[in-house]
Amino acid sequence: MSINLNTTIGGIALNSCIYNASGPKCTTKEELENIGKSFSAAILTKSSTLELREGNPSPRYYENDLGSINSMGLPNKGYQFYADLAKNMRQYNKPYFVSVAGLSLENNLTMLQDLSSVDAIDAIELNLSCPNVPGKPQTGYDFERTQHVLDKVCQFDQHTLGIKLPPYFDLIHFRQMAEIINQYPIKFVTCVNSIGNGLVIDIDQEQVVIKPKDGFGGIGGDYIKPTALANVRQFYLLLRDDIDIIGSGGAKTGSDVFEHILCGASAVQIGTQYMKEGTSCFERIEKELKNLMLQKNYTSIKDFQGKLQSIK
Ligand code: RRO
Repeated sequence: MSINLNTTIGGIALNSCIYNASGPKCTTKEELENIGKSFSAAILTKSSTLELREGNPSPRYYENDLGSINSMGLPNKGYQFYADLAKNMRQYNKPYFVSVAGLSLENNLTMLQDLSSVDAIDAIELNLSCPNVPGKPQTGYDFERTQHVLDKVCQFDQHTLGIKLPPYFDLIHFRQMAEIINQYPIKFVTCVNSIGNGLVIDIDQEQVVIKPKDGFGGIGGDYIKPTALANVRQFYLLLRDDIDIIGSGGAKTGSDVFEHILCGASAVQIGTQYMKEGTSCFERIEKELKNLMLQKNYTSIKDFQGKLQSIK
């Protein structure tokens, strides 16, 4: 039986439903080329700003068996670098997505406008949820602000536009955010960014494990899978049918990816596990997902996407 993992995101075809999350190992040309050469179904860049940024002081990333904490502080090469790379990325025959995380609305508008003229970029993932820039709250937790940002960024023609959201924890918040997003020509929503401002402690040292912000940082990995699945499920149920959901959070095996798709995801991003394992994770997870689908007699992700059952 032939199994295929084909999917689409905002009408863009991908030959598998598994690719890298923005953040880990997607900042430099070499890292992006490595993703290009791998089984990752797309190439997604680190969130970019108007100018190059060094980010926060180190140590700023830490991992253990359950996941990761980071306070990178948006280190990136500046959006022009990712625009200039776009043509080069064509050789890998997979979509090239640029993540944008301006430090102000004006910066976001400048970047989106400039990037719209770069043909070799397939889509933009606008990051509304960075938890780690001191003094800059996460836009996605301010509903009025989010509405204002979407009003402005949707005013001009541009690439396929998606947004990356922080995790929500209350049913009213899912509904309020969905109501806002449904008013705009957003093509995909990525759920979720890291859980912001968690704290991981080294008990021997009686000390925090990362330096910025007295140790507070974004949590990823196993710690956040149930939260990520809940967000994928809620937005799958609440958003317009033509908005694709991209799952991100705690996916490290084929069965984790299966769970995200069962909740409604059209594709699943690998963050903490890609950081730990490197690019070989994409082929391994793809194989594991195909094996699981074979056992269940599924030939395409459409056979189970969104079909999570409740207990009657
Ligand atoms: O660079 C970061 O500190 C960072 C970003 Br922009 C983000 O969106 N999520 C995260 O966990 N870290």
